[in-house]
Amino acid sequence: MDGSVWVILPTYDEAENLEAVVGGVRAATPDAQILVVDDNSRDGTAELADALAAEDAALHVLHRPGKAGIGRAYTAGFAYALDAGAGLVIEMDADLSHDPADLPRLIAPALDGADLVLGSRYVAGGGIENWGLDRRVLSRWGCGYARRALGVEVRDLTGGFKCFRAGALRAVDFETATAHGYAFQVELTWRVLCVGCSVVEVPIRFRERRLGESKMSARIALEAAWKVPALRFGSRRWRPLEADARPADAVVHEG
Ligand SMILES: Nc1nc2c(ncn2[C@@H]2O[C@H](COP(=O)(O)OP(=O)(O)O)[C@@H](O)[C@H]2O)c(=O)[nH]1
Ligand SMILES: [Mg+2]
Repeated sequence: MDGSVWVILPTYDEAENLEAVVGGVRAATPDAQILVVDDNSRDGTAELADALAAEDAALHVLHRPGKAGIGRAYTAGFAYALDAGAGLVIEMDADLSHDPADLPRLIAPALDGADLVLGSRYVAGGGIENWGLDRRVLSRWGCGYARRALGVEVRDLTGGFKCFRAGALRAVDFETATAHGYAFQVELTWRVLCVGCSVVEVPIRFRERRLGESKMSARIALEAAWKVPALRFGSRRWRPLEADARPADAVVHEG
């Protein structure tokens, strides 16, 4: 693979978590470039990120003017990383819900040729810790709904711990993605499958944040609900390949 590994951390009010996340990523992937994409947090996250970047030449900060949703933050971050020559681009939450120690397991299948590797809560060995029943049910139901409505095998369509090969990101024309919240995760994985790229799921255990607050809202959940049929039946540009033209999607890597 050509190019470096970029880990993108979208932040909105993550001052309590940022240092630990960045430290964890640094420890797990010493050679990675880290990009914090901050949407003008009110709690000093951006200033903290700048201070950390002053000590680490491979830590970058993208300052955006206001909270515009995780989808917009990621598309800006992807463009930045690809312009800088990224070979692999990783999405990861900045609240320690995604364990930085899992990064090498996410990267390994991509180095072996997988176009998109998903950290998956819904394959054997994966799971969720410390979520209440309401969020468990919503997430489980949402993933099952999206999987059936789209007719794909991928188990965890809404997760946000993902590793893209740069070529796959370019192939899906990410800048034209329209979704903002969880639906953004579904939209990109859908497009990856539509262009015939391979998707691999590796089990991860998602831990609910200990510090700071979730930005999840009813609006984000509703967007995902209507966006799924819109993906399936909307744009003519992103349509599933015929069954015999598809790579096996949702191959599960053990351990
Ligand atoms: N830049 C940016 N980051 C966001 C935005 N909304 C959420 N995030 C970040 O996205 C990650 C996941 O968000 P979180 O609120 O924890 O969602 P949850 O884990 O589903 O409850 C965290 O790192 C947040 O700080 C946003 O509008 N802009
Ligand atoms: Mg979270």
